[in-house]
Amino acid sequence: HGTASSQFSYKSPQEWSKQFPTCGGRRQSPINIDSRNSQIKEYPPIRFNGYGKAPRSMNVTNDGHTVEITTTWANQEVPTISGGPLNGPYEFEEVHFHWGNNNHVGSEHTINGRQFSLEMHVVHFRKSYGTFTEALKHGDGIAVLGYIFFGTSNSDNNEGIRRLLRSTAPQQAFGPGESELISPFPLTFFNLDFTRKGYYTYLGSLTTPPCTESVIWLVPKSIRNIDSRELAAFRSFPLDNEDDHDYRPVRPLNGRSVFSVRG
Ligand code: SG4
Ligand code: ZN
Repeated sequence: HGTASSQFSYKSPQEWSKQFPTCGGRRQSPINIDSRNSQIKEYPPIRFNGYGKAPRSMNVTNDGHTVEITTTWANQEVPTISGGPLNGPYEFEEVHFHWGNNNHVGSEHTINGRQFSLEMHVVHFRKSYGTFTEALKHGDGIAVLGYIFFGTSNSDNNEGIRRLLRSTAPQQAFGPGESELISPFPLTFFNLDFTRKGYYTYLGSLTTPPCTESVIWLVPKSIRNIDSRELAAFRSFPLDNEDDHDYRPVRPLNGRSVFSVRG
């Protein structure tokens, strides 16, 4: 596994900028979201399109830094989100997760200084840019939904996470480079709706090298619950460099605005 993306470790995120200069930029993610310093803003409602349909195929991969789900779709059936701060539709790309080695760390974004146990990223690119790679060249090219979870003994029922973990469980270790086709299910199984409590939005970056500054972040305000046993399953995925977590510490805001959108 010798790709550029494997050349970083979560043990030394302060060193990423040596190899990937943008990681030292002024529009980096994640950030601490200070609810009292966020500006209330009104946007058109967020719309999820096509998320209720199962993809043609679904793949789970450990890329050495996270476990991610990628999909293939019949023509014209790729799900999109639109509305909110987004101009036009953004196509679904993949889902992946960030976790820590105990329940008090793991999320990438923090809320009023508080870190949670896991963050699920649903990644999209602006459809008008044609491809994900092309979209990365634009400041509004990528939209990531960052769902925050806290570990408890009684989780919300998240069928998507349950199926993901069930599919990887049989192996003793679902390690870097491992990949597996799973039986396709609709992305709505991840309980993506967040209209009830609203969300925060700000302009940031990819949270991994090369830390490209092309992301419109949307962070739902409601914190979800995840079963501690499910968190243990995430922690059991071996990562590159024997990393025991895959969250990046928060980066400075550098004068950016964080907007609060009510539900
Ligand atoms: C994870 O490493 C994903 O596997 C990457 O996806 C993703 O990179 C990276 O995180 C950064 O995304 O939402 N955390 S983040 O800012 O989406 C990209 C792939 O490499 C480019 C496909
Ligand atoms: Zn991520």
